[in-house]
Amino acid sequence: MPGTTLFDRVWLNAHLATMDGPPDDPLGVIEDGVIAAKDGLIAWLARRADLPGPAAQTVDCHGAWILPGLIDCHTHLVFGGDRAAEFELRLKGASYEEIARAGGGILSTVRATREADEDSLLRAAEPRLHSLMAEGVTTVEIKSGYGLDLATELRQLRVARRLAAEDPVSVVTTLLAAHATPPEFGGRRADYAAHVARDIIPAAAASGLADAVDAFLDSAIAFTAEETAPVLDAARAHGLPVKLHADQLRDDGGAALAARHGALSADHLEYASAEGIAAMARAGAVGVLLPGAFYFIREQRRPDLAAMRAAGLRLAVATDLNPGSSPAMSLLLMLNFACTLFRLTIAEALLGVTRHAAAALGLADRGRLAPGLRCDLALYRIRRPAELCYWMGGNPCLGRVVGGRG
Ligand code: DI6
Ligand code: FE
Repeated sequence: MPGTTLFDRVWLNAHLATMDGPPDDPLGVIEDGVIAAKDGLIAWLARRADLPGPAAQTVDCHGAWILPGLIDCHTHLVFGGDRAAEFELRLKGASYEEIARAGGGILSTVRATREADEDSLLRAAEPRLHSLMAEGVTTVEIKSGYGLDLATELRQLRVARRLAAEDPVSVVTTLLAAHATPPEFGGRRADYAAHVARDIIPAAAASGLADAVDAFLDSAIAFTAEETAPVLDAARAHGLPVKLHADQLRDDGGAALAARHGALSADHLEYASAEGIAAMARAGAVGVLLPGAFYFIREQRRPDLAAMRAAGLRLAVATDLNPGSSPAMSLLLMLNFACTLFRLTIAEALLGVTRHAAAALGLADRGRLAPGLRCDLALYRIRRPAELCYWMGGNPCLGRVVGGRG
């Protein structure tokens, strides 16, 4: 038919890091490449010379690099207040854990979040999300966990859904009601965890506001393995995939617990044992590294990268954007931290915010540049992909494409 175009839009004169290469070329680079979209999906990509047909619209990228839209797979970006005063206390010598035990920490954000209405939570969250998006992020996971009662947890999740409706970005929501024990439970952690399992998870599942469930396993300041397991069981019973904050401050056997529960990911993992890491790899869980939290609370222990590599564990990298342990509004800075503090390679770091971050969210339709996947792209003015991990600050992102538009 005359006038028929094969594609809606074609980006040409670009270098592609498909993140879909073989093990010896994990970035899957195509220099002087072309990528084409049709109906919101990647229809085709290859070297420029091979372009098979006409497009309704072509975009000259002037030699920019194109990656799959970045994925921040672990954030807590909907919350009330901030913890700058707590930061000052820490600078005078108090530790993150001491502040948490004294009723500050997470619980001070719970007080501020309970007091905030939906619109003010939304307005506070917008600039945090926009900061991530400006760097090329097209998918963000957002956790609740600063309500610790059904109404406020659902309010946080509703705000997360509203953020997705306002802006061209995908949001995956995670219920983290088992983040800390609220004051009204008077320290009865097991009772609160049982309440989460019995009451909050079924209601959140019925609301349709939660895409997954997470819990903070920490035997000293959050929940023990015994208290956490019923929460994960309840989530699975309601058809929700699970994730786990695991072994951040001590080895509580979190990595192994996550593996036993078929978790999509276990996150932090500074103290995870080699056995736990191997169990995760066998179970197909992703290890999510959060170097912003490691840096900001001045952790001393690094995740055991050697054990992770030996086990073949897939690694993701995320901001953990939260007011207490990682007020990090830049995923690109986390790439630098992951390489500098944890010694990830450039390829490991970049897979960690694309392909493996998608796996950490259970999303098979993104994270790589390949035909049939969502056409979510991030365009950068850089000479080589390593620059995304190299600069500290600044923003080389030229634009984002979400579902073929942008
Ligand atoms: N681990 C973390 O790093 C955040 N939550 C968690 O379980 C910290 C949350 C906070 O301090 O507000
Ligand atoms: Fe977290």
